[in-house]
Amino acid sequence: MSVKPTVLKLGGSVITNKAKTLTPSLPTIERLTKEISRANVSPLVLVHGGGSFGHPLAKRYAIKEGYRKGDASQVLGFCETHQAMVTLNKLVVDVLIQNNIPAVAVSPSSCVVTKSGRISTMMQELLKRLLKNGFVPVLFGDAVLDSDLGFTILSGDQLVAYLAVRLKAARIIMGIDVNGLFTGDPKVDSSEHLINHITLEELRRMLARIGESKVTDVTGGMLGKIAELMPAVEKGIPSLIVNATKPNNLYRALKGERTVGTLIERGEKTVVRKNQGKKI
Ligand code: IP8
Repeated sequence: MSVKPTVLKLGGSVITNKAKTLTPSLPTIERLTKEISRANVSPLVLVHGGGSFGHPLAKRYAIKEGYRKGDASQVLGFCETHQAMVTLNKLVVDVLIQNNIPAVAVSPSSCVVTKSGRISTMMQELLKRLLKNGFVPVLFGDAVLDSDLGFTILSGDQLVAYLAVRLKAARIIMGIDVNGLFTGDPKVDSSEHLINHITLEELRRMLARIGESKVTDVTGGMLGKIAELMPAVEKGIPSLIVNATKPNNLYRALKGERTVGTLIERGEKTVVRKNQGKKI
């Protein structure tokens, strides 16, 4: 694979109706697929979130917290959570194929093991081969086996950053349901505004101020998203957060055109002189 891939996440809040359990947003999936098709970016890896498919079930059976010995209902809950994600994934992949995108479903529960919630092993060879042959692998946040916890929930966000680093991606694009990262909550203080560009160092200083999503999201909302992206940004992979609920934003982002959103880049490292603590 000579050209570096783009890793694109379609947020669960974008492709499902988060207020209604097991309800997809089919018109949005179709619109986004058309934008992806028009942008014609290759190689491309797609990851989608759980939205109203994975999250309510994961929460009901406390899958993220791990296996409670002897709790057979939780074991079935693992299966139900995974199966809900497979159902959503099938909807997404079907629409992609209908739009001539050579999408292949790759189920994380079949190729990833985590350790205390972090990816410890993943069969990457398969993904590399798929990309080399022009396919678009479509992964998703999933219920996965965990060597410490028995099982857990792997977020699509963790997967995105992991894949971007391992596949030496050119960039990450996160299509979510807000415009990006704000200096604060504009609903509380109207002077708070969207951050168009932020470096890692600026981000670290800001992190404490980012609130967690209020809706059911077992993997941490915006705070979790940003924290997951940071290791990839540290490796020099720029990450762009865009509002994929608004038509053409994703298309523009994929084409590298200017769009409303937040670009997180490594930026220049600030050198701190020893014993003085002064920035130079
Ligand atoms: O929506 C979580 O993935 P995310 C998926 O990317 C499940 O956080 C199964 C809850």
